[in-house]
Amino acid sequence: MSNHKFGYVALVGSPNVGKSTLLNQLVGQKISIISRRPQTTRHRILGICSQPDYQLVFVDTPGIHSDQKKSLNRVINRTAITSMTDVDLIIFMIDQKGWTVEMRDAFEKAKSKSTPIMLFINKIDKLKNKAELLPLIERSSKLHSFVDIVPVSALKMKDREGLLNLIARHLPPGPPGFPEEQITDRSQRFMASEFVREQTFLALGQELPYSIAVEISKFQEGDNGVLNIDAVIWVEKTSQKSIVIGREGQQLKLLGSRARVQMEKAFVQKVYLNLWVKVKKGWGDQENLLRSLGYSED
Ligand SMILES: Nc1nc2c(ncn2[C@@H]2O[C@H](COP(=O)(O)OP(=O)(O)OP(=O)(O)O)[C@@H](O)[C@H]2O)c(=O)[nH]1
Ligand SMILES: [Mg+2]
Repeated sequence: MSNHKFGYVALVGSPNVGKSTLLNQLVGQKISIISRRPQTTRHRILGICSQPDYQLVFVDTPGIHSDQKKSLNRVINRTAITSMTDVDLIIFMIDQKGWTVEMRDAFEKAKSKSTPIMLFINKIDKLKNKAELLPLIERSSKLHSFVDIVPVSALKMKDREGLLNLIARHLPPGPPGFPEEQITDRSQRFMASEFVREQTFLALGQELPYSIAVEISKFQEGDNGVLNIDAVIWVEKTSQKSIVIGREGQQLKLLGSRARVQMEKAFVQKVYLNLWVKVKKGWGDQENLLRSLGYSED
């Protein structure tokens, strides 16, 4: 046990660069939801990876963004920034397009923590010519003395083991902090609400997913071993409610059956899912409503 390593590793960066995709790949299970749109992750989520020689606790964080107009956005940014406190290592992630102004802003926040930082350049599968990476690596190395600069493809990961070993090298010795079989700190109830929210991202048009929150109103195992889950999808306007429900309820039905499949896979259990759509005006801009829907800073 004496060579065993243990530590917290925060995954930080701008929205949509692939932080949650990396977390799921490294842990080997879907813990954090993913979508094509920015600002998918809204909470701090732990993903735990246990190997004989180390236990790595990855902290997925919401993408740090510059638009702070809405309370929800400010709460999300605060979550990302406080999640970097008390970690042993920060993985700062950019994508193959390189440093945008927004990424630089996010990086300033990561740098201010004076924690060692590894830079991950993600989505390299999108580069036709890998030589394009060289100038980006060079530019990046002038920006900060990163402990490592690592080009990766979180989506098409080639050497998961190698990557985990590389990360573990930067962590302090210590015994595991969690039971070996534990993969997250989040409850099934939380994950159920996230799986519903993920489907709203996948199914709905441009702006709408940002106006949506999901609340689980019932989470109960029946005598037959089936999980009965009731979820309320909160929207901000009546017009949004009809979009979510769709013609003759088709949209909601599809969304529900996809979310249920995700839950059954994650919980290894049969699930009955009931969905409701309700209007709560302006929930994304009222701090007390945000708190009642589970948006706090941890
Ligand atoms: N081609 C390619 N796409 C990727 C890769 N990693 C992630 N993506 C895609 O990028 C999009 C965003 O991925 P997420 O993992 O949700 O990104 P995120 O950084 O967690 O985003 P936020 O939670 O919004 O901050 C999704 O469509 C992913 O499939 C990659 O290595 N290659
Ligand atoms: Mg994410």
